Amino acid sequence: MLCCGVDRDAGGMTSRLPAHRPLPAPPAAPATPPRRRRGGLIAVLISIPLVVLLAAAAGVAVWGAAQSGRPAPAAVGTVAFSNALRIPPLAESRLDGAVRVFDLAADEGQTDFVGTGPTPTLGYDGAYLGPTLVAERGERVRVDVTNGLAEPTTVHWHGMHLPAAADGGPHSPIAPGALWQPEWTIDQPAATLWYHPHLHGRTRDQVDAGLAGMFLIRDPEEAALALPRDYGVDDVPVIVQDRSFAADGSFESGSGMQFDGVLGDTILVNGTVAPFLEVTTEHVRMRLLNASSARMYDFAFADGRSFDLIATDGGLLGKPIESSSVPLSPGERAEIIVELAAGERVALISRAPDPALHAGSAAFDVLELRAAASLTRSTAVPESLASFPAADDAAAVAEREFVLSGHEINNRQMELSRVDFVATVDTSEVWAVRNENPLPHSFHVHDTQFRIVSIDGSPPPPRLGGWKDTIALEWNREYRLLVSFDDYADPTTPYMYHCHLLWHEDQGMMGQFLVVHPGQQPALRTEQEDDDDRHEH
Ligand SMILES: [Cu+2]
Repeated sequence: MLCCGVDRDAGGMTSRLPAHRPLPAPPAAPATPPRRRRGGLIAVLISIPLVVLLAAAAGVAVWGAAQSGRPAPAAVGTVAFSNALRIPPLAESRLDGAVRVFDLAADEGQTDFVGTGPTPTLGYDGAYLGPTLVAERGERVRVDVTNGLAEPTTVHWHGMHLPAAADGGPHSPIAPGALWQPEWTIDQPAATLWYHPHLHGRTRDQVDAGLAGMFLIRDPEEAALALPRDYGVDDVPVIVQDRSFAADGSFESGSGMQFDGVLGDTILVNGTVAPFLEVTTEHVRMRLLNASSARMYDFAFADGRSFDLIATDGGLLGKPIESSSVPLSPGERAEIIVELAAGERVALISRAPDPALHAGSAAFDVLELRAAASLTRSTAVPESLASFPAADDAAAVAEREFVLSGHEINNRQMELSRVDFVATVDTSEVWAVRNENPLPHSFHVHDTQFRIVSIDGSPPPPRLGGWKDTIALEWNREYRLLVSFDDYADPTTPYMYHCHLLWHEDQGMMGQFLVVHPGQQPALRTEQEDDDDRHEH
């Protein structure tokens, strides 16, 4: 129960304040929090070492010293956006018979983020982050993953419906120098998915070092809609991460450890510090991905303008939702369409997260959009997007309860050799999920896109009404999820469910389940058994 002795302000951070930005306020105190945690729920900005002065100008936000309870001020547009937003390249692919094959190599590299010297980083096919993979629904795909790291890794396809053996969870380690070739058929709606390591106990370190990328799925339903889809032009990946830099340019990975993990003081978008995007069209579709290990965001625009939320984790919503902000916890995605006027500049910011998430109160700038003097006309956002069934739990064959507390789920920590439960293929279940801590947690399920049936007995807000694979959990609310296990049975390899705050996941806030045919006996294979098999052969 490591959580319970660790306050948010226990990280030993300094608390010098930048002159250019007012202090954010802490979240409102919960009505009846456990006393041991009350003092830890605090928030602050700190100033930045000289070596990252540029980043300081770019709007930084960090939790640190205690503050009194005041409403959080709006973010202010003081960022010196000075670097063109990097756009991850589209991954090349080739056809091997009817199979579309991508090559992906995890490797070590160096990246100069802030102009002060190289940062040792990890990346796929490059020094930091990875290329954007694109595949069509119905396609058979294979990814030839090579591990060029000095340690094992895995590659998990976050949000993908696929066989457990291809899922890239902790049971599929790739040894240094080894090749892993997961293959599956894309069979889910158009969506913004992503990929990242999932090696048990090492996920946070490897993701933070730079191992992450987007995986876009296209389908005919989405293709038939008049939506922006010119990659990097009016359809833009926005991979948001927070990092801190040490004096020598390296990432800080240990200092500032709090209950959540480490919160960085510098925002990177697609690996770019203080980024701006030159916009040439009236509408921009932004594929927002919170690829941070612990930080929760509430994305909005500095001038408060509204935008259309068109998709969540697993694909398009039924219709656009006019919104002024969209909150994303680690791992969540949202697609938005924002309209710009010729010549204007507006910043994407993060407002203070909903106090109910207990995720701090920092507000800061993220990415500036700079519209050209004349813009290409965009067609109106379609009034209707995708169709999908109502979240009807009448056919669910089982109900399970998941209580998140400390670094445990249902009072247990992850055991690679323990199956927490077994589900049956071609069935759906209701999962009742509750966060017992007035502290940030989330819930992510592999293999499947779920639907939220209710939150504390009420229908979810429209923005949570579509396909989801990750949700932020407000304290002490019951989220009833409709989870379906279509297509893939495997009695030997499990899928994971876990908190997606990566340090919590690494600490064991995770469980695993098998999906089997009716009557099939579970036969979990562990790495040790796999090793024994290899020795026999
Ligand atoms: Cu958590």
